[in-house]
Amino acid sequence: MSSSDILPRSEDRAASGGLISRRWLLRTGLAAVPASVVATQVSADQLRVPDWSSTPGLVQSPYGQPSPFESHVTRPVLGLFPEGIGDGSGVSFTPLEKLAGTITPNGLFFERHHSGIPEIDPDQHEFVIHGMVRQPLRFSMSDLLNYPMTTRTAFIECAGNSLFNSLDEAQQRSAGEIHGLIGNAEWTGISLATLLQETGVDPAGTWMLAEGADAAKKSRSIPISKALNGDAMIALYQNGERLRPEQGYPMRLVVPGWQGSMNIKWLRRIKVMSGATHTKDETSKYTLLQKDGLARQFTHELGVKSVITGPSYGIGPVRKGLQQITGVAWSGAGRITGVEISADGGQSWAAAALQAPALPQAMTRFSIAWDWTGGSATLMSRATDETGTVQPTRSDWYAPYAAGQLYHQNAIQSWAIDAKGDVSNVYV
Ligand SMILES: Nc1nc2c(c(=O)[nH]1)N[C@H]1C(S)=C(S)[C@@H](COP(=O)(O)O)O[C@H]1N2
Ligand SMILES: [Mo]
Repeated sequence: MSSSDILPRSEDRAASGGLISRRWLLRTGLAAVPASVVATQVSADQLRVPDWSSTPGLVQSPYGQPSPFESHVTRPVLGLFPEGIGDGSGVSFTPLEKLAGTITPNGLFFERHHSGIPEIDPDQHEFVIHGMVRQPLRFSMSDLLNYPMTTRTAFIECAGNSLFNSLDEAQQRSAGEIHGLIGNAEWTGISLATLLQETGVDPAGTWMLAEGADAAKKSRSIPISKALNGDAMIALYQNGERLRPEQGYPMRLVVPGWQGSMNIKWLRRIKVMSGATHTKDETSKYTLLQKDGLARQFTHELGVKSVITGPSYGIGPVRKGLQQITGVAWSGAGRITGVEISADGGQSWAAAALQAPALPQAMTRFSIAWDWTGGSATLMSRATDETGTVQPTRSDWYAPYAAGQLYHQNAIQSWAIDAKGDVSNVYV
């Protein structure tokens, strides 16, 4: 192929603002940017021999750490209360813009604690299923480790994610600080349905209360159908290793696609009930006040959502020419079936390529080629899921609600690029 075969032609333009059709990627087999565009030409005799190639390196270690050159890749931490008030309550964010692929590394998975991270001795931890059951049962960790386990990939997203985009003024913060109350992991554990079969469930037991062993005793009511249909898991492992303390060691509930707060960490009991319990954690939070004065409660399933992570605020400046736009999409309702990208603030859209496999209730990576000629641009991504639901614009999302609402906000994110290539967060 000559370089004129490689570079996009005018018929490869998919939308205004320099977006290139997926067909171009398929035709050239290129990952968006031909090497001739970015790399420096060399001849073989110019191969350098750096110091690390001439002396032996470090010895092996019992537990690996990232390269010291990657020490800037950390979770931004936000305490929600001044020292001494609400001890241990706070969040840290997944640095979405610094990650690739779809799996969130365990050390960078966002955190949301209401009373800090309890240090739990697994040998003393007990998990009880009781309430409207035939036989209440207590499980030790060694009991649980003897059950057959299943593995699935799922995201966990806090209902308060994107809170910095619910303020009146667009905040100049990174993709991770705005949208990083989400992590995507491969969870391994025991199907809750298996354990409920053993205790037996009274047919009138339609809800369950799940409670954690932390000082907050975080608890949520969950329709039991989510467990009986095989969807809920008592997770013991995350990305192949035992849960981290901050993710609920030694065990947490995972309810794929539903509000983060229902994924109870440090799980100590499940009580089968005939209705919702209306605990402090579900009456003081997670409701949405509508314009008609009524509040929506128990919005369990999270909406279809996406964010462009590259380019995004704090990354850049964007350089001119052919490059890749990339980001992640997810939906509580199932698989992501499409992501469209706009470079002109939503006037025209082009389909992005999705990285296979697009798993249900899991992050899917998307990318598209973009030829930026240097004019101002506004980048947006709009995801669609397998139910046909399309991610809303900000005005569509806010339309039914009273001012100041923030939970379950899944509106389209917009990044403006100025003539210098600097990226800012804008509301469109
Ligand atoms: N026991 C307990 N479980 C909990 C919480 C908590 O504070 N205590 N926080 C909840 C909230 S609000 C969210 S968003 C998720 C966060 O999970 P992560 O910290 O593993 O990211 O855990 C949920 N489970
Ligand atoms: Mo949350």
